[in-house]
Amino acid sequence: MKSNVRQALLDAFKHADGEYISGEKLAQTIGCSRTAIWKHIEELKKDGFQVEAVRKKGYRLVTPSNKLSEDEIYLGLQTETIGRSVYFYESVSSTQKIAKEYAMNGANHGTLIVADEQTEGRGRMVRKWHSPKGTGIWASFILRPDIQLQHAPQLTLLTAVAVVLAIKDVTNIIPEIKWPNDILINGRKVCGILTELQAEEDRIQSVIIGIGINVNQSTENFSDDIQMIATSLKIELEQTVNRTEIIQKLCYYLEQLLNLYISEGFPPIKRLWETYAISIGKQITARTLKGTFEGLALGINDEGVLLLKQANGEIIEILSADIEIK
Ligand code: BT5
Repeated sequence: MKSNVRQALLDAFKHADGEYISGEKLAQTIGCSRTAIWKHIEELKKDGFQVEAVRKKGYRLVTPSNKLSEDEIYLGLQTETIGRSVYFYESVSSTQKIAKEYAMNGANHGTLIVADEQTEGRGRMVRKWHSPKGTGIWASFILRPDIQLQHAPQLTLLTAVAVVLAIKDVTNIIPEIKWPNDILINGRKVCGILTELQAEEDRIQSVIIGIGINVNQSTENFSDDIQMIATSLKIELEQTVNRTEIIQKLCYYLEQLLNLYISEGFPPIKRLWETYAISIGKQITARTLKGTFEGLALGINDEGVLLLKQANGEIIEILSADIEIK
């Protein structure tokens, strides 16, 4: 995270909405000298922001830069907690690993770690997550919700809804959710979610929600093993999509849904989730650590657990699995 003056300056530009603000007014509002303002504006320019300075009028932020950065994300953020502390890295092994370190050092609820590239991006059960440079959103949120340990999987479902709404807002595409952690467009995976917990006895200390969204990859960017199953927003929309905007919307919906979840519990989240879920009412194969089960996916229960009706009529609960829809 950058200095407070820099953030206050970005806030001021945000409120000015493209209009000029004088150096004096900026200095007054932020509570620092005009020289400090000038210094920070020079730094913003070095980082790719286009700031126009006109005598007697002041400064105006013309266009934000196209790079993924802490400032860019902060500039359009419409949240109170989620993403307010944001740390951007050009390249990391895995944002999950970095987020865990931050969490252990006491990072706030809502802290966001974003990277432009992951060299060891992970899926569930030590699978790989392809995270090439400059193309996707590789992000981990640190959450500290006051909920029981067994309810943590509900957060994966809540996050899936937030991802769907964010993508829908920015691109007008309505993705579908495949229980528990896949977001698909036209049957191909555009996003995966990885929920990891740090708990002591029965108490959650932190939940790290990892989100990988394929944004601007072309088909050739996907490795052979996932070319047939993966897609990106750019492939679907046939145009480049602004990653920052998606991150900001994601923060917004995560915050809204978390507030709803804390005040009213899982039922309203479940209803939203069902609106976008594709696996429900379909014949599926569920591959779990305990074996493979086939049957009709009836829905999820109030815990977020999948209910599967087998051919013999028996209904079983599936906590986590890879699902194949027939
Ligand atoms: C997931 O696992 O879908 C969870 C992915 C979470 C990734 C985020 S990125 C930020 C954070 N940091 C991390 O290190 N991870 C999280 P799973 O359901 O196990 O799916 C993994 C499978 O998806 C792989 O075995 C591949 O078949 C496929 N896959 C890998 N990379 C992909 C990609 N970029 N797009 C689509 N599918 C992919």
